[in-house]
Amino acid sequence: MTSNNPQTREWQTLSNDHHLAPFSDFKQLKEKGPRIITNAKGVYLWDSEGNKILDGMAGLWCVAIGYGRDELADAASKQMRELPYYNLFFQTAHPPVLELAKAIADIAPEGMNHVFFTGSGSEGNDTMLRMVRHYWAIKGQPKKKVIISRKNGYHGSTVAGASLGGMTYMHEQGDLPIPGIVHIAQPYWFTEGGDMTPEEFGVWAANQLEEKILEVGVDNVGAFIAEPIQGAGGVIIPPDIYWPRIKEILAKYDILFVADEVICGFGRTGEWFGTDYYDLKPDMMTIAKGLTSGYIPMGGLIVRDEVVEVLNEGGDFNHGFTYSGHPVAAAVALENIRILREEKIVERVRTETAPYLQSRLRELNDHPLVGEVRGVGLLGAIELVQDKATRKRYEGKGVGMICRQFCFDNGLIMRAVGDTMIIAPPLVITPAEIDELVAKARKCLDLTLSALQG
Ligand code: PXG
Repeated sequence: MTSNNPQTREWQTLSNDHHLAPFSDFKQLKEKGPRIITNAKGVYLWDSEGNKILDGMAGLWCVAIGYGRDELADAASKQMRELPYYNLFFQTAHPPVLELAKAIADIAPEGMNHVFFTGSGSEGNDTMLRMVRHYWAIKGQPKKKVIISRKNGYHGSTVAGASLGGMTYMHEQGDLPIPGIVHIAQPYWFTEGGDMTPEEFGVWAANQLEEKILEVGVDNVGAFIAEPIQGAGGVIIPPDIYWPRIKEILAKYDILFVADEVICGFGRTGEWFGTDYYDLKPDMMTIAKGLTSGYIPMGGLIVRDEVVEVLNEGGDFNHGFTYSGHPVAAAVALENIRILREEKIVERVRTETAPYLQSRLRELNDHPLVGEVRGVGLLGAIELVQDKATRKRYEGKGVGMICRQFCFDNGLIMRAVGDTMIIAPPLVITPAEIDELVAKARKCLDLTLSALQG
């Protein structure tokens, strides 16, 4: 990369010499050098070369209220001066964590009034696994340990998180999944639906849950965990029939349902939670990302009242983190939720920006490379194909990565998951910024098509 700024090389050298980046090919990154992001405002990022980039991914699905909100910086600064740290372990608490728990209960689905705080989404799911098993043990059913999850779901990168997740490339490293976690098919019609209609496939995919419960034995199954819409797997929106059918199955068997709301939570779908969008009634919900708009790390697990009543009878829950409910993170989350509510950001997504983004994105359906455009709220996916009618991919060409690179070079962050391009912009994106996003996306699709033909 030619550089306008000598500091870029300096930072890249620091990266080469000292930094190990997450989810990266270390050697390849050394050869190329990372792009250095230096500042941000609203929906835009700037790199150390002075390039302005529209962040179509809200960081990593998290910057709900956009970059550069002083109120969050002020909340952190004030809390750091007042009480920068105290733990919640030995029958102590502090005001920000208690006020935050109440603010979350106010927006969570009815009957979900308690929150266990963690430092991340992964830790939230680790907490879930231990809490589910503890719950069943208290109820005198200690055999109900198995958690059913889905292939290509994403639930984090700790040992439990990666095991719960269904990413085979993660399982291959470190002998995962750990025992007691099993996976069923995902409801991804576009690549896995074959000759079935979306409806037929949706029923088939949901029925996999019942088959797995019967195979493992309901006496051994503790919970089913799923993202309402799979994010990292490729913004996979199940066929309409899927969730109603899953709800029927869950009602039939005595197992807990855990919604992983790390991506869908805090307004992404135009409702506060993805489970509101689909009218699911989870027993637990994992949260992170949008909880603090990513300004500071924080995650958690929201727990239904009936589950808490059982836990209340179980003595100590021997689980927690040094940073569970960290006061500075809690103060930032509180301020973030205040802004989401007072500025009616979730309502604006539902009534204005989501319908606009979804209709503008679907205009890309006329592009020769595009096999499907789908989305809900401010989540979107564009499937890149060689043949629209048969949904056949360009085999072995890495089309998604080609397109992603064009996006990077043209001032747009759009992620590639295989040959699926995905977007999840900040919730505060305006219609004019949506126009810019879609125009840039079309340009990059054109450039990708030319590269494939050239
Ligand atoms: N659940 C879901 C649904 C997630 O998307 C986690 C749990 C784990 O959260 P933490 O805070 O531990 O990272 C996530 C995280 C990607 C990507 O490539 C997505 C995530 C993380 C890293 C990369 O889209 N999601």
